[in-house]
Amino acid sequence: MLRVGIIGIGAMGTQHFLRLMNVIHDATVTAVSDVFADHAKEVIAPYPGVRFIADPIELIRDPEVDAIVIVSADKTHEEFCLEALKQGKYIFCEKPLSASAAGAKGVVDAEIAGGKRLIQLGFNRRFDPAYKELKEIIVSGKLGAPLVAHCAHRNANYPAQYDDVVAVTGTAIHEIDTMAWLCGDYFTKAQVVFPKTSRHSKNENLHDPQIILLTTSSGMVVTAEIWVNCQYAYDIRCEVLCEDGTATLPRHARVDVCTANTHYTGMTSDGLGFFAEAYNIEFQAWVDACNAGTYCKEAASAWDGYCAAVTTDSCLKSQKSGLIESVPLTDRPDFYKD
Ligand code: ISE
Repeated sequence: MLRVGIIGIGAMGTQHFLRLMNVIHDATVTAVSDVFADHAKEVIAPYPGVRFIADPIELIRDPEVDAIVIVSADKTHEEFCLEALKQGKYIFCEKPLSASAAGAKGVVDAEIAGGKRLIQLGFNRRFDPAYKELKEIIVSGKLGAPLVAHCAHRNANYPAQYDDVVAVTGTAIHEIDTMAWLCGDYFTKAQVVFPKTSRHSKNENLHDPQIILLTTSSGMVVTAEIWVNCQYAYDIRCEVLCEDGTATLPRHARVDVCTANTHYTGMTSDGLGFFAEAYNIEFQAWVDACNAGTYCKEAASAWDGYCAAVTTDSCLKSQKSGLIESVPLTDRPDFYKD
């Protein structure tokens, strides 16, 4: 039984807590930590075996915690990963690995120095059945080489603090990792284009929507539309254009309704619910790997987190310059090759 400690028990952390306690086999949560102690204590109240530990570093070092789930604020991920690596504990870290490529590189270096792959990064799309099918079709080569991918990542509504930086490091980063994984390639160039901004943008530092253009090492181009106040629902789209056909991500199956001369299909604004199945599969894979004393090969590694951070750094640079910026990635080290 894997004994897990969770740092960060906000909306997503609470879901991961409940998932680990009620859905995932062979794991249990023994401790949680959060800056909002009252809320955390409320969440764990129905589970008497779970302790609240105010200091996250103390939680990481706790002898009754074998593995750490990091769902705290983005800027804290790097520090908690480094401490958990030092303690030789398994880590599930939500993206981003670090707020910057330099920070992510520090985590990669520390993991390599420790000699064991301990970090799984929470890029959940890699476990989503629809994305997996899309990847299988591309990898099979039936459609020929992929040339272009169009992605859209739309959130219904975001709070006022959401700005251009988070739109890239918190939202676009999903498209960046998913496309690198789907195409088995990495990016060499990035540019951000700002169309007219929606009146629904609540922050003068948020261009909404924005379009990210990425070029892979093989010359494939990815367009990623990031729109975090689209108003209507949570909507994720992807279409890949290949030499001999196209492959399009299916819409989530919902009932199709006909009434009063209209025809509609429901949608949801709940991004966590939208990918619930992917999260469940992802967490079971993580727990199984930890219990087997290894890492999950299907999951994103710290190196993938570093590649995503180098790409987001270039996007942030392009937001300021308006230019095509290079993405300075180096070869994947042997340590991360499978
Ligand atoms: C959030 O952090 C996520 O991971 C969601 O999947 C994404 O839709 C959202 O834009 C991010 O802020």
